Amino acid sequence: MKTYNVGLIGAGFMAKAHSLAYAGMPMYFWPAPGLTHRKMVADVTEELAKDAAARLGYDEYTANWMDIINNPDIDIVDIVTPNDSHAEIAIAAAKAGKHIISEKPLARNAAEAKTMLDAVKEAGVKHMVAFNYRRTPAVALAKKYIEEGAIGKVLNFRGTYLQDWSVDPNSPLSWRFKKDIAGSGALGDIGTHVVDFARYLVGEISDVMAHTQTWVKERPIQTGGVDKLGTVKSAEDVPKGQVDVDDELMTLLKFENGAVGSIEATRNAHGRNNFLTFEIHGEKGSLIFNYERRDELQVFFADDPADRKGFRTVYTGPAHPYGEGLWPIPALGIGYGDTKIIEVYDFVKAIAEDTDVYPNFDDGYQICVISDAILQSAEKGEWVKVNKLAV
Ligand code: NAI
Ligand code: SOE
Repeated sequence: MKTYNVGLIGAGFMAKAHSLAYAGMPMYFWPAPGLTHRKMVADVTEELAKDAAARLGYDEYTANWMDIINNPDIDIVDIVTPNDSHAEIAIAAAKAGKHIISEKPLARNAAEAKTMLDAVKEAGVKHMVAFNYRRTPAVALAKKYIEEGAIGKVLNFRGTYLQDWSVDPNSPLSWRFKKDIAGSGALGDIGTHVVDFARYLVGEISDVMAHTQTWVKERPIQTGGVDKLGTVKSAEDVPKGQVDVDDELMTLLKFENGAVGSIEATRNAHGRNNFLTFEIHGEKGSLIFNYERRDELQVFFADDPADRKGFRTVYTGPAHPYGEGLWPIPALGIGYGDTKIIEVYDFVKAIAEDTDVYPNFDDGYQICVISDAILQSAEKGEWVKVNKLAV
């Protein structure tokens, strides 16, 4: 069993999730397709990187991510920095022949994402973009039902991602509120997870008609790089800076296969935490998923006898996707970390077996193309056609 050395760049929220996944993957999926070793971690200062190495279990640390790229012992480069550095790091990693997993959104816009896609194609390395929610077993089960024809031809996809962590105007102007770093606001940060669901479950999106809104137009300037996601409040007298991204977006969708749909995303919805949902209507049934109840898939089959028709709840477990590696009894509880463990499992398997893995940079690029179209539509106030990725 081969061991792949990992170089992790960025040591915030996602560093914890990805590092846990490297440690946990072989405990869930055994025999593992390959093992990983947490070799080197980078952050912007030596102090932050040193702390991360101790906290997350890496042998070495550095304040210069190029040390990871230049290290011949590193096999996998894992990019968990804010969105503005994904492209530069990924292109350097591809040139150095490393396999790459990058956090979402792949880049700030489609043009930037295309440079990353071109680099990995040219280098012939494995590439993955970390839209982990599709690896929730209930979501993969919805995909299986759709592919088996259990709900017939899909007519409508209705997706939401609602949170409330940014509702307080005194929470700081972190990188997520700055266009030059994030690219966009709720759209890129959370809306793209729903776009990933829509493409994964229904198919390619052909047209969008969107509206975006910025509710909090300025916020206290933040000191320090890490986004505390609304858990800290700035003092009253701190100077403020401009928010130049969307807080909320809604868009209508048309799919190439004739289905229609909608997506709503906001981080300003009091009482919503990680309300990532979809409801899908097909000619023969419906499916409902809510990440806040992620062990469950609600299913309705139109062919059921009339006296027992109604939504029923399937609790995911051993009989369902990824069930062989997770817990032995349905409803024991799928966690956020589990989706990252499955993600690492699929990525390492693709490297070990030299197969394709999804979602990859092609998907990450296409999602950036769709995001650009959504922003363009919101600006123009009209339907915009999405250019399809030419492969
Ligand atoms: P964060 O703000 O918690 O941490 C970012 C870290 O990267 C900080 O420690 C910062 O100092 C470091 N950093 C910044 N520039 C760097 C550079 N040039 N070299 C080395 N380190 C650098 O951010 P978070 O929440 O971890 O987000 C990182 C990425 O992960 C983003 O692209 C975000 O969209 C994505 N994300 C994905 C999630 C998912 O569920 N798939 C969840 C949260 C974030
Ligand atoms: C903040 O909105 C955030 O951390 C996003 O960046 C992630 O992508 C999402 O999954 C959880 O919330």
